[in-house]
Amino acid sequence: MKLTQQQIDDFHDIGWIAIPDVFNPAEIEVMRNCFDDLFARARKLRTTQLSDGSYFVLAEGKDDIIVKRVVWAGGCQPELLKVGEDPRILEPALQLLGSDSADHLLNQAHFKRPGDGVRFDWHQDIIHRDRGPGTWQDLNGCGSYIQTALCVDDMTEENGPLMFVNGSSNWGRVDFGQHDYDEEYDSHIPEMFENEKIVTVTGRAGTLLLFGPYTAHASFENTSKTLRRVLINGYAYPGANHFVYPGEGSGRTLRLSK
Ligand SMILES: O=C(O)CCC(=O)C(=O)O
Repeated sequence: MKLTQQQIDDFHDIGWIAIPDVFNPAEIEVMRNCFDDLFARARKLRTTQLSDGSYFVLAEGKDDIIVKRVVWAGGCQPELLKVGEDPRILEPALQLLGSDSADHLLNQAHFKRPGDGVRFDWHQDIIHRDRGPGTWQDLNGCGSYIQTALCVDDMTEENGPLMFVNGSSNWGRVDFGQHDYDEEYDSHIPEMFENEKIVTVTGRAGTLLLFGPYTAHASFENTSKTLRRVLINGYAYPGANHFVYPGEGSGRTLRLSK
C-alpha cells in the first residue's frame, strides 16, 4: 500500500497520518482474539515477566489484572507478528524511512480497558529508542524510526484516544518533562504546547496511524465502557538501533517480498 505524495507531505509537516479501513472487520476479529488470549494469559501470570517469547508488563488492579503493555506480542501470538510484516503497514513505513528494509523493533499490544487507568503521558518516541550512548544513530537524517498504531477497536473521544501536537515532528528531540512508561504520570500539558495545536484522533477499528520519532503524543485514561486496544509496530532504519528489545525475534530485518 503506497502512500500518496500528499500523505508523505502531511507526515513531514504535521508529524502523523491516519489511514482508515486498512484492515477489514474479519482481519480485525482475528487480532481481537489474539488480544483476548494475551489478556487471559496475563490473568494467569499476574506479575511482569517474559512468557513464551512475549514480555508482559502487568500491575495488580482493584478488581482485575492491569495489562500496561505486551512487548513483542507476536512472540506468543504469531498472527500479530504477521500483521507487522503485512505490506499494508510495512510498505508505507519503508517509504517514510526511505529504505527497502527495516529492523522490526516493536510489535506491542496496548490494552486500555474501561477504568483500568492506563495512560501514556506526553512524549516523543525518540526517548524510548535512543536510550543513551551507543544505543541509537540517526542514519536517514529524519530520525530513522517510524511508529505505527493499528486500531483494534474503534478509537473514540472517551476511550483514551491518541492525541498529537501538529508540527512537533519538526522540533527535534525536546525535553518537556517526558516520562518513562512506568513512572507516575501527571496530566500537565507542557508549557511549550500552549500555542500549538493538539489534535485528538478518533477512528474505526482497522484505521492505521503512522508517526515519527519526534512527534509529541499522549493518550489518557479510558473513561468509557468500551475497550480501546491498539497494535503498535515500530520500524527502524537498518542499523540505526543498537539496543536489544525483549521478545523472541525482535529486531529482525523485514523487507517487502517480491
Ligand atoms: O496506546 C497508546 O495510546 C499509546 C501509544 C504511544 O504512546 C506510543 O505508541 O508511543
